[in-house]
Amino acid sequence: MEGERYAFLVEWYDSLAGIVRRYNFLFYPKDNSVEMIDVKNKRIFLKRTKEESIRLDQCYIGSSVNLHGRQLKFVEYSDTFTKIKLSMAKEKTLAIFKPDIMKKMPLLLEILCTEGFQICDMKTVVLSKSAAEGFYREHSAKPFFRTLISFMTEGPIMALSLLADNAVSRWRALIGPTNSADARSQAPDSLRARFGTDQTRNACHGSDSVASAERVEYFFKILQ
Ligand code: 3AN
Repeated sequence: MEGERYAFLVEWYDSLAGIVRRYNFLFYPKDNSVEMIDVKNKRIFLKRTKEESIRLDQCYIGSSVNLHGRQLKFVEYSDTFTKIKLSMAKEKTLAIFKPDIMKKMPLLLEILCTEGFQICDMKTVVLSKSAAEGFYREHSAKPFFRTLISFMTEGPIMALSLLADNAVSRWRALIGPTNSADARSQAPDSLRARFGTDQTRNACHGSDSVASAERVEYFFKILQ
């Protein structure tokens, strides 16, 4: 009986050749072994070998592992079994520290770590008016829209791609209700309760669904 096998597409930047090489990375938890197959020529690149340094919890989309001096980046699940088994547990969400709390960054980063969020990417940007309008486009008809845009463009913000089990709902719970005053009465330990002022100056943003968390692209790919 072979046991479970997890399959991922990984990329390795071969700096000598100056190209990105792609492999099918197979992980067998039963004996903690790894096998790698070159995607291009379908040849075995690494025959199945026990690899003490690799753990299944390091294998998820967006992570990197070092194997024999090569930095391998996990870019996709290679089969449905792996996708169903693994993609449910870990989630990414988009968090934003808004201009009103940028000065608290060391404390905020400490909170993220204590709460078990892994930072996959982070970027400080000063949003242009049109970028802020694009990000909040679904609120464009709301009466608070102009105030919101003016606040979000008044100074730098930090966008973070956070990874954790159920990251979307856990981050929303940690930041608390939209209105900082409600946060103080309903969730006094939340970030908006502790650091926010009102409905607009409310310290943080958190995606409200996995689909909108994909807007992380907006910050990490589109905005330079
Ligand atoms: P949340 O960020 O809690 O998901 P949304 O998506 O309803 O809240 O609103 C986006 C942002 O618009 C909020 N973070 C807040 O800054 C601002 N906002 C929402 N409702 C109001 C309001 N009634 N008055 C002023 N600003 C608001």
